[in-house]
Amino acid sequence: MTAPWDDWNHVLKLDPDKELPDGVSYGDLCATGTDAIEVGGTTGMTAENVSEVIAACAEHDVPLYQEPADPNVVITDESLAGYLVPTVFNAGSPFWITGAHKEWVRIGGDLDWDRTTTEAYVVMNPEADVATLTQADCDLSAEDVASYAAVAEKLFGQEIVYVEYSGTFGDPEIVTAATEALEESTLFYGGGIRGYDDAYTMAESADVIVVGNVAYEDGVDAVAETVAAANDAARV
Ligand code: 1GP
Repeated sequence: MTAPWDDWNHVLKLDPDKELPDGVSYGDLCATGTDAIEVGGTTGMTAENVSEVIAACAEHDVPLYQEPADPNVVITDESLAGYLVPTVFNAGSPFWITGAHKEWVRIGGDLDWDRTTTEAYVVMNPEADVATLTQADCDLSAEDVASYAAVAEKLFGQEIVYVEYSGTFGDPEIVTAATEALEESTLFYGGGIRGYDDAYTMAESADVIVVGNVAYEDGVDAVAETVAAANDAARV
């Protein structure tokens, strides 16, 4: 059975805790050609700000997923294609591996399992909020990251492995090692992609590139360039 992300090259991540710059709308961002939008962030999530972003994107024709980092802020909305739930494989605190998920089930009860998939994160930028929050051990070699990827796929059945450098551009050799360690699962890369060249480099190493900050700091055209690069790299 194929999963939607098997066919993706590019994902745009929208952080409800951030304001879009002047002149940029959610509609414009949805029209960049990105394959999917993930709505989520590490800090500052509220039911209100997450719902607002989901509502603004739901009018547009792009698959929309919530990435709930906090079990208290999971939105039930028919316009969502599903939930992509992080589990941080190199977290120092087990709360971010299975504990938050247990809380979600306890609070939420009857969850929409058919539309819920985990993403096996390996967090690589020690300066990022997600690394601090999860107490991640980011001091990892390419071999370490590739091994986490293999464990995620082969032992834990993860369909998505996410090498996360949020806020900084990562090491393409490490990303390539992770991708090569996978047989069927999809390798997401996110972090520091700001334009065509960055995007192309990482799209050659990963199956799917994820961009976030570029939308808030550089605007719609820059996001569209990253989409073009992801699609160009996939064609080669
Ligand atoms: C964040 O991986 C994404 O979760 C994208 O990172 O914001 O650095 O593009 P950037």
